[in-house]
Amino acid sequence: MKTDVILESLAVKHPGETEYLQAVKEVLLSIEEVYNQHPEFDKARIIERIVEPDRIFSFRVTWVDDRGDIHVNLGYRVQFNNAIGPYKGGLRFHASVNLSILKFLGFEQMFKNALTTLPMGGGKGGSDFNPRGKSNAEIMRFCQAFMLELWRNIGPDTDIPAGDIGVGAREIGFLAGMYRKLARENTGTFTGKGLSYGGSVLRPEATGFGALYFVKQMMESNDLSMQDKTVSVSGFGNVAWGATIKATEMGAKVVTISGPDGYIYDPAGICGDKIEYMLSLRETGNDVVAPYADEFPGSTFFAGKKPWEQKVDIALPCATQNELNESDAKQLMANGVICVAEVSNMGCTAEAVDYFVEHKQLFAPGKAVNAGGVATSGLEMTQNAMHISWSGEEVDARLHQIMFDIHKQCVAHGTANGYTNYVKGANIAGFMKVAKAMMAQGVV
Ligand code: 2IT
Repeated sequence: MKTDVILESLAVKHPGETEYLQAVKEVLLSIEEVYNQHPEFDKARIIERIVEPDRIFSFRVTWVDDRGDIHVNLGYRVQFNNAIGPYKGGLRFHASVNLSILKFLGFEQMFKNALTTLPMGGGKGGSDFNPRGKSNAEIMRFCQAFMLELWRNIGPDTDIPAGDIGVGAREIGFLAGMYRKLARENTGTFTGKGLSYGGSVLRPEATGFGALYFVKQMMESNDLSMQDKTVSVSGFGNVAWGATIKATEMGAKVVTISGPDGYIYDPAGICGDKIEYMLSLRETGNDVVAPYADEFPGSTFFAGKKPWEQKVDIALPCATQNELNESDAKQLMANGVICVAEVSNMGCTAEAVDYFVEHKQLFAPGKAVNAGGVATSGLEMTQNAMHISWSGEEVDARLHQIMFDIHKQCVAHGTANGYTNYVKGANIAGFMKVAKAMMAQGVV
């Protein structure tokens, strides 16, 4: 594979798409060696085909706020690759959303979904709509306007969106409701739905729970347990809470959470009532973490800082891409961190990942660690297709097995000289599945 040539040509074709180019580079460097052992891949131009999305929908979303003012946002759906199953992936509503971010997320999603062992292709979408400070009615009108454009391009066997940053159960409800109205069908076209209309138990917690099942495997593979380990978590959304609750259940102690305003350090552990308090604040529209420190004595708020400066055993970025950089990586390792696992998508910068891997740090990438979220979406699709619903025990058991299998695949493909490079393992395992499916289906 002429990795440099491919990367250079992509940079020329897609100038300024830094996140997308970062995600592609990481995968290409990981799979280079294996790819070169398969000349049939190169002959079929698998790499050139896999790095470009199948198609991108891009549209204007016009909506009216509560004062009657009109707003224009951009909406997108990137259908990346459906070789192993229908396009599947979340929608992100955040002011930072652009095509580079959605293409990186769709590209990652394709390999992540392959790792889950379920038949799902990769896709991603969203809007630069900023949900901060919007009323319920404004959110609904935006979701309806978004769906008015997108509905013809999705469907239960075509493309199944779900949540991501800024899109939770409420937004999925509004999107699915409008889809049902326009398509005149009630099918499993979305996941992350409410329980009363086809949602799966455990979907909201699944990303965080699955991540901790994965982290436990990482620890146990090194004869380490979760008991009494200190954990730093960033973010304070669904994913962060799922990770916090499961880490606590496993006997560890979560000592940080973070928001756009800074982070909280609570040496007594963030659990139980403290989580309830933050969730109830969220209901009232609060989207910062500072109030935690006023409510719970013994905790400290650090304005404008990131939690990676605290000494912990396990660090879990759970907020957004590139939230942990090389100097954070150095600080964590200098403080003796045992395990770092990305729960957010591409939570670490390329330099941070290189630093961890070069220094043989126990580290795993988002596409493996956070795959429990989309895996449980896959289980929601199965339940919808079968017109049944499974119990929490059933879903949890399946999630557990899937995370165990993903860990096994990473170890099988990423281990050399006693060190498991989970980045390499996850990329090779995910890539091989998609590449084989493409080879089998001809040039399309
Ligand atoms: O990044 C992700 O895997 C998600 N936002 C979840 C996607 C899904 O389809 O459940």
